[in-house]
Parts: sequence; C-alpha cells; structure tokens
Amino acid sequence: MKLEGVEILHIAMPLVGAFRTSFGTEAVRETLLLRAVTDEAEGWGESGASEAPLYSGEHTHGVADVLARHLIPALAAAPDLDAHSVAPALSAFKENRLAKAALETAILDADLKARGIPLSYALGAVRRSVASGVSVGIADSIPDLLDTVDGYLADGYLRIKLKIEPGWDVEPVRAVRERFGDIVLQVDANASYERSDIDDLLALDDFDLSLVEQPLPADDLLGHAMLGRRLATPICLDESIVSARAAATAIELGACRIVNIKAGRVGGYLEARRIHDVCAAHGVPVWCGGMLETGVGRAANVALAALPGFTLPGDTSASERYFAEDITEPFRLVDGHLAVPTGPGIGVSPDPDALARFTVSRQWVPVR
Ligand code: NPQ
Ligand code: MG
Repeated sequence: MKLEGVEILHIAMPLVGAFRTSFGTEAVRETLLLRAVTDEAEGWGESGASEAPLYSGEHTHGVADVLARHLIPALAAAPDLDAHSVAPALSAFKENRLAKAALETAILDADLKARGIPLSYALGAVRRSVASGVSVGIADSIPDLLDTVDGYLADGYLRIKLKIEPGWDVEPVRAVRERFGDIVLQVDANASYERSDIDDLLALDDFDLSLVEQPLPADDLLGHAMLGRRLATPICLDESIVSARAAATAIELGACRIVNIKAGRVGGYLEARRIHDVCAAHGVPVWCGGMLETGVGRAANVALAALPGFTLPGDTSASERYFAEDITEPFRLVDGHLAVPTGPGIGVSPDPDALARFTVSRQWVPVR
C-alpha cells in the first residue's frame, strides 16, 4: 500500500451538555480527524486531543503540527506501508501518543478496508456487542446529579461512573448509592488527589464501588501501590498506563488491579491490544475508556472492547450521550450494549454533509 497523503481536519461539535471533570469543563468537542489516502483505500482516524492540554500534554494544534511536520513525512520512507509498519516508522519520535494513534488508526482503517477485514476481527474480538457504561461529569448540585444519573439508568446503561475531585466525592457517591441502590458504580478522579488526601479516598470504601480510577498523579505508581494496600476498593489506572511496559510495571508493583485502556493514550490500537494481552496474562480485568469520540473514534473503541479481556462495561456510550448529531451513523444503546461494527476497517466513514458542517479547517499533507 502506498500512502499518498493525509488530510488533517479540525472539527468542533457541540456537546449535548457541558462535561465537567477535575481538569476543566467542555461545552464543544474540538478535536482532529485524519483521512489517510492510499493507492488502495481511504482510512479514518480520530485524535483524542482537546483544544487545551488538560487531560494529557497533547492538544489539537500541537498534534496537527507534529503530524504535519514529523509523523506524516516519516511514513514517506516506508516502501510498502501497512498498519504494522506505522509504529516502527514513528518510534524515533518521543511520546506524542495521541498523534501517533490517530495516524496509525487512519492507516489501519485504510489497510483493513483494502483487505475487506473488520477491525474487530483484526484485533481478535469475540463479541458482537459490548456492554456499555456512562461517565457522568461533576454536577452543579446533588439533585442535578441524581436527575442525570436517573436518566442514564432509564436509558439502560449497565454501570455509572462518577467524576470526582477533592470536595466532590463522598457526598455525591453517597447520594447516588442511597438513591439508586444496587447499581454498578465506580468513580474517576483524573489524578486530582495527592497522597496526603488518603483519608478522603479511604472514605470511598463505604460505598461498594467497583473501582476508583486514577486517584493520584500519572507518574505516582508507588503512591497508587501504597494506597492500594489500604483501600479495599480496587484501584484502576488510566493516565498512568501509557504503554504495555507501563502496564506490566504497574501490575508487578501492585499499583492497580484493573486497567482502563484508551488507544489514544497508548499510541494506537495495536499497542492497546498488547496491553489487553499483558493484563489478560496477569488476570487483570480491562475496560475500554473514552475521550468524547465522534462516531469515527467510537467505532474503533467498540471493536477493541469486543476482545475477551474486556470483562467490565466500558465508557463506550451511545453517540447521543454526547452529540445531538454525530458525523457517522449514530451508535445506539440496545439493552445496555452497542453493536460491534461489521464492515471492513472501523466499519464507518463520516457523512460528507455532517463533516462539512462541523469542520473548522482542513490541511492536506502530501507524502512524496
Ligand atoms: C477519562 N473520559 O476516563 C476520560 C477523560 C476525558 C469519558 O470520562 C474533553 C472533555 C476531552 C473531557 C477527554 C471520560 C476529554 C474529556 C478525556 C475527558 O478520564
Ligand atoms: Mg479516566
């Protein structure tokens, strides 16, 4: 397969409601889509980046810049490009995992579309639909939070994840547990606590949570291991797990008992599958995270979540949880599950009209 060029599209999509986390509030999803054009097929990828570097150090304009100046040109040298040669061709460039993931996914989609193979099959999926949970942002008040959770339970979501931060933890968790009883409930702190906040974290043990996600900073594996010796609730890591090596280290250190896998955070779906494999070998359950993806990124996440080790419901919510209108056919929740796409590659492509309406700017990067 010969890569002819990659189009970088900046998109802005209004969210159905503002999404608040410990690191900020988003009312519009601003991110990048990539369209890889090869001599055999076109492929699509989505970067998990946001306008500001608040979840990780990457951001949309930086991702577009490193793609155009460094990553896309580095693929020109690859004589016979396929999905598996992308990461080796980019390995000299440090970090920039969201950028690498978007590019590898676009090439992977083109490669699989050319071969007529669904991404789910290429990754080793064993399910035709995936159990879905929903991530609930920090609310203005407890009554507002209870109304929001009530709506998601009525939609059929199989588990609820509450975003927490210091000052918004025990009270909202208690309120949701008391009101809704025996639901599957977990929390995500996005690294907003310090080791000295241990009493606040230990207080969460009263609520029978499935897991506490990333309480401490990404680089504090030792702190998570120390916390894990005192906390009965399993610790799940998100931001800390940037590679299969990081996963192996965290598991060996006892820093987590569960792993959240987001392909963007780890540099792509192929590395995500290796993390799945490392975790499976250690008996560590994994689940599929989310980064407010459009239908393009959501399609690939659902394929990944169909692998055998994904035994917990993911942040693989329906399109309508985030967007009134998606750029692909919307993903719909049926009995708490999303159907795994069956078409070649990621199984979807953006609708040209919808894409045109949400595109802020586009840049064609030729490869010669
Ligand atoms: C998480 N995702 O598990 C992330 C955080 C995240 C669904 O909770 C814009 C606004 C981009 C909020 C990317 C969920 C984001 C965002 C990631 C939140 O930690
Ligand atoms: Mg998280």
